[in-house]
Amino acid sequence: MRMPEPYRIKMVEPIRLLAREERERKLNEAGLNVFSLKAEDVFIDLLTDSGTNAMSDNQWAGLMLGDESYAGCKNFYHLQDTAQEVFGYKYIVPTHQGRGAENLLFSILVKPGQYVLGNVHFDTTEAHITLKGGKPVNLVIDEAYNTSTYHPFKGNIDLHKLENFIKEHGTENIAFMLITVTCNTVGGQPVSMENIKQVSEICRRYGIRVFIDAARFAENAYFIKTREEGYQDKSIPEIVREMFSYADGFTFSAKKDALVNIGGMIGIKDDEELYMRLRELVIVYEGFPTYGGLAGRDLEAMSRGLREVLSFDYLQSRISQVQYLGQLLSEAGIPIQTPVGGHAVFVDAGKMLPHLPWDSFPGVALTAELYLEGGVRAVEIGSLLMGRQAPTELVRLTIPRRVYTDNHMAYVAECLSNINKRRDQVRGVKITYEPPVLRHFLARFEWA
Ligand code: P61
Repeated sequence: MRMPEPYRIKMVEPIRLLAREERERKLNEAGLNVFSLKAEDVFIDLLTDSGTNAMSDNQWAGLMLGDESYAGCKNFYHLQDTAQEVFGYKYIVPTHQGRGAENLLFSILVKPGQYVLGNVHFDTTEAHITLKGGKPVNLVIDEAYNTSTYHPFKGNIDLHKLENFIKEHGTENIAFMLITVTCNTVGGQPVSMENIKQVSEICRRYGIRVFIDAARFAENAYFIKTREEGYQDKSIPEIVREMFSYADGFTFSAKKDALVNIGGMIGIKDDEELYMRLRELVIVYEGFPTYGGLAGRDLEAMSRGLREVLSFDYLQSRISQVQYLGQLLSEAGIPIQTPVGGHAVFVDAGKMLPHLPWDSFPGVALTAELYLEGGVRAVEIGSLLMGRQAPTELVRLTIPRRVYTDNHMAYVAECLSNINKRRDQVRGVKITYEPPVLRHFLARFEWA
């Protein structure tokens, strides 16, 4: 039996579906790019799970206890205590969101020309590495890119690729290793405990530091508990502690697994010198080290969310809702990344629309069609985001935490199924405007 939500709904936010002609007009005004739509013109918004979470009554109550002192607010100390306990690390530096954490840590650790290794770095991570003169390297296992084969931990790092890369390029040319849990770009795919441990052992042997991109750390822990031998009887908090015990630090976008709308942080296990440098830098870019660009109330919501996300019942209902959408799509014959990941279902638009070549952006075409079909907003993770070298053309249906019901999922599946029935007629798109960096946010298109 499927675990229902371990909460009930106390407040609702109305959403509305515009008429088809209205949707057409809005999408044309947005240059066929769903990022440029007004959110109120979207019926079901699956653009991202980042900052779109519904907070609990306990978190909302915490907002009222925000201590807005510039220095030393009590909510910082609460967050520090919580994070120290959850992750087992000594030092915590709050930041306004994940990319703020990346900016600070990479400014210190990346020297121009150095490589930063990882499974697959997310796009903001890659942008910050590149801006510091570094070179991002993705070492995920090959299975990650084959959407139709099953592998329980498609976010794993290929240990042979890792060791060969280190031997070939030399440790002095490697800044650090960053393991992204779960691995967003390839489908919210988890990394096994065994893999984290082995990567850590190899890196330690060569004197390379290991960091975790912790955005979806609790969802990763859920997969370890439910899929990895030897972890069934361990609690989520125990699994999280073990995962982080193999690393030296982490960057964190709290907009995912701290169940809040804004926030981030850096955690450092015990390197005092690194922590002192981060404290100096956070002041320049984010704010005093006890607020890091956030209000006291945001820090309070974060520390409460960090505890709530460790509930097995919550994680089970969350991830089984994502799996439910995946199951409906599979039953409708729509190709998706399998198994379904933690935060999203990734539709393989390349396979669904094989008549569209990469440069007519099948993923963008599908997101545009999906909005027209039912007012649903998804996001392309393919040639628009990654350029010509994109290994897959995916469309991510990202599920916000505690926000939508299974009826919403069934509706989304029906919309996609309708498109699938007339998939031969889906047209490609061509770019009419393209900004130089992170082009997917602001690019404009017309139908090809
Ligand atoms: C997302 F369209 N993710 O998945 P920040 N690491 C990881 C992330 O997933 C991540 C960050 C660091 C987003 C938001 C997003 O082009 C886009 O708190 C694994 O967003 O700064 C963010 O954390 C950065 C959506 C980011 C995008 C960039 O939807």
